[in-house]
Amino acid sequence: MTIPAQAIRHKYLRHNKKFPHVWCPGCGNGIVMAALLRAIYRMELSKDEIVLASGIGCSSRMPTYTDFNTLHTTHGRALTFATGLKLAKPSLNVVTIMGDGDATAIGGNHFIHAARRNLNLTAIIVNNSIYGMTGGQYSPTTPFGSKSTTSLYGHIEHDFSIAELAVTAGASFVARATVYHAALMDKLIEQAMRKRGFAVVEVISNCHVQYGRRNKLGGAVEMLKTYRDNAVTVKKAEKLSAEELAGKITIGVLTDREMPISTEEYKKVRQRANEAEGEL
Ligand SMILES: Cc1ncc(C[n+]2csc(CCOP(=O)(O)OP(=O)(O)O)c2C)c(N)n1
Ligand code: SF4
Repeated sequence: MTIPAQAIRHKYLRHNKKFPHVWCPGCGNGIVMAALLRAIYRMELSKDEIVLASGIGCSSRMPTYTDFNTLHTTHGRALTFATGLKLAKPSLNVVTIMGDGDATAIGGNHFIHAARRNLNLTAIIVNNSIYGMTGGQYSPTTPFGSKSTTSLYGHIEHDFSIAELAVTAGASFVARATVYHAALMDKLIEQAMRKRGFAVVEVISNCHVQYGRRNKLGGAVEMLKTYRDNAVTVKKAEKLSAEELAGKITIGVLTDREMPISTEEYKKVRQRANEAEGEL
């Protein structure tokens, strides 16, 4: 399907109200937003069928710019708002957009339990290895030894993998892309949005301003080239040893499985409770 970029911009963006946006030139957030809009266009969903919910952060500004039902909530709480919405109105296609800090630091508990409960939601996590909006403090995905405003002489903690955490916590669908792999990203987002169950897409993205600059990784273009050079597909990764995979970014679908969905089990339990009440 040919995707008319101009038509998409006019249809889905609040282009005459909320622009110019706050993102730095070259930030990966724009690439993620464009991929999301392409996925939605292909799914032929009406704007009213979609909710885009976020917390706080650079990436979390995305709902401000898009003309769906949108929620720009409090830091770390996108999934809590999304859960309430989905339980109240299951027909909505609810997508959360979160940064690595938003989803796995302050919102880490919500993220793990949303995956464990297997809510019927999509979570896109823009992992730029740093708190971008507040000036470059380290997050749970800042690599060991990296410099940030809160680790000026090298970070002493180890990072974890968001996608692997989601798999272990019980998500139905987990995938990873980078902002270099934009075409793959919109296909993964579409798969996630079509999936019944908790679906996570981790996107490795560049914050060249707060993370790249401090760690001498170059500007946006250089960071994207690094993603291009270090990405390996899931299929290729299966043939590599742990040593060969060090420093690589595995991209593609990591998990796709069928499991009971709590937003649907909730309906059933209400029905059972009503029937039991009727028998009293
Ligand atoms: C309760 C609360 N604590 C802290 C903050 C300050 N704060 C706003 S955004 C942010 C971190 C953003 O980092 P991330 O979620 O990784 O998103 P990015 O900006 O990198 O896209 C923090 C700590 C806040 N707004 N609310
Ligand atoms: S500070 Fe980083 S994450 Fe935020 S808009 Fe700038 S480049 Fe993007």
